[in-house]
Amino acid sequence: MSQDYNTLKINTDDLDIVTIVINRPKKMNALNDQVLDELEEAFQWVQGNDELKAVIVTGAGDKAFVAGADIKELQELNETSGQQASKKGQRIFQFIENMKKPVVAAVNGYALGGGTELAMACHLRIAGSNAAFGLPEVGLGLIPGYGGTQRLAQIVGRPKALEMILTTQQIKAEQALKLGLANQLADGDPVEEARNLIADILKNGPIAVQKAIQAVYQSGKSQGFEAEAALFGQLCETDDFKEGSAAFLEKRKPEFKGE
Ligand code: CO8
Repeated sequence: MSQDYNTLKINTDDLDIVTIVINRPKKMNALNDQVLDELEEAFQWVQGNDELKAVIVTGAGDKAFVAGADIKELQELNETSGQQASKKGQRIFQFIENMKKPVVAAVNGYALGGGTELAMACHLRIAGSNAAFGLPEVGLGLIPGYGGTQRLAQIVGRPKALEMILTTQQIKAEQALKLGLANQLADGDPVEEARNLIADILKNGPIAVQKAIQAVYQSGKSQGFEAEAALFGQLCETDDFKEGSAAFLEKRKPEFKGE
């Protein structure tokens, strides 16, 4: 535990997986300014702490992951402060996407507006049976502003992204899986499924996992192939690679040290 938060609950399990719970259940875990500040602080803490291995993000209660940005706060914005607020959210969500450790969203209910945007900034998404994704912003006279117009198009393709944004339709768990918006469905608790998924990932070489995330996020960019080759080269010099390849040839399980 790093410190006390007002809008987050944080716990770390025996695998050093940190669960960040957005904790405003009476307001459907809507992202107000304080939640965003505390999220930024919490992710910085995880990034800077070598013992911590991965993050699960979820919402408190059984109705919502996050029902969007706090509409009451949005009402106060003008052009300048609106642009600043959008840039602030984009910066924090970019930080999440750039995390060197796997980040998994456990979507346990409504993930609307900024909630879908937050889930999309995570590397992987597990949808609970009651998950509902959607970008209702145009219904409020807005557009997604935390990177959602960009990430949704990258994940589901531009035509489907446009359809979802323009119609504000909600996407339930099964459909989210078909679209690739959810990586997996959880039969039970999505946090538990996320933990199982991360436990599998953490069996692999930690530096390789980190570089794989980095490389995949270069896809679609002109320098993507170059980045892949550079990251590949860096991995060839790690003790983890020596251990992983030796373990294979010696028919044993590797013991990675993250070095
Ligand atoms: N913001 C503020 N308060 C909210 C929000 C929200 N996004 N969502 C729910 N609440 C509050 C309600 O006002 C209500 O408060 P109170 O009890 O004081 O009246 C409480 O949470 C419970 O909500 P409901 O009574 O509405 O609960 P229901 O179970 O009937 O419905 C829903 C649940 C379907 C999730 C419904 O609350 C809803 O539609 N919420 C709004 C969803 C939405 O439109 N989200 C998009 C917001 S805009 C956005 O995310 C923009 C992101 C980019 C911003 C970039 C620049 C800053």
